[in-house]
Amino acid sequence: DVDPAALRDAIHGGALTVDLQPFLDLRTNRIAGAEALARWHDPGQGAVSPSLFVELAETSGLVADLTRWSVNATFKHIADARRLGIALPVSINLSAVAFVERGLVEHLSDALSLWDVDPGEVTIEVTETAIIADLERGAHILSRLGELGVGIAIDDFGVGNSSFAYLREFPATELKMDRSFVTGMLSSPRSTRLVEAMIHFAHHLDIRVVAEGVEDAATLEALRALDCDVVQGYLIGRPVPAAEFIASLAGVM
Ligand code: G
Ligand code: G
Ligand code: NA
Ligand code: MN
Repeated sequence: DVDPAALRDAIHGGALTVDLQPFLDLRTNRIAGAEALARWHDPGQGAVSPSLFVELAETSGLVADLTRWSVNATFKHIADARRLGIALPVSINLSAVAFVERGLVEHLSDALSLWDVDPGEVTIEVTETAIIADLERGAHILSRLGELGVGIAIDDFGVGNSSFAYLREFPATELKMDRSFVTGMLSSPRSTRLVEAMIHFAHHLDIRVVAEGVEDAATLEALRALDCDVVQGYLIGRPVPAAEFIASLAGVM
């Protein structure tokens, strides 16, 4: 069983790692960066699911610790990549609780300086649910993140309690179309048109679109034809340990 004490030890004792999963830019046909995904390998339990330990962190006061760990570990990988001459834009996930955590923006700002990371190479992924949970605070944090110069992606777009209204106020730079729209988008004309409409809608607001969960070439080509900007999914690459990811980039770039 995993408990808060075990999670605290994992965070501070080096049992967490970062996997990176590539983004393919459909305009350049090149890998344009990666999403950082935290992993916990417990000696007794094996791999602990991220949704499980993120929730555990949220309910046991360890969210700030987890966020700090994720940001620092990811920035360290960016610094490693830079030493190999590789620019590595990354997206980092923040849970709903992490998003409104006091000190988040300051910590992010400090970590950017510490690791000498260009804010333009960092995107924060946050779900609609997280923003809506506390609309006023959500808007405030988003605007401060915008001032910091990091990108803001709305993760799992389209499956939460979406409201078009908040897109008027919030400076999102990227919309991640939820996997559920992408998987099976070719199964009916209506599914395809829904994806097309979401892409047009985002582009009208100068927001770029990332399609999640692309698993086959036909879907990728359909997304390209519909003017989608970026794709992510098992077809492009599964999440792999960061060092392995960077080594593979060193081979192709
Ligand atoms: O590949 P996968 O099973 O890792 O991801 C499961 C979920 O865990 C995703 O929804 C992802 O957003 C979330 N997740 C992965 N790493 C982190 C992290 O460092 N912090 C937070 N808050 N969520 C994460
Ligand atoms: O909630 P978020 O979108 O951050 O979740 C990322 C999760 O999606 C991770 O668990 C990752 O492993 C998973 N994932 C990434 N690409 C694919 C894919 O092509 N198919 C499926 N089924 N899952 C994917
Ligand atoms: Na994500
Ligand atoms: Mn998502």
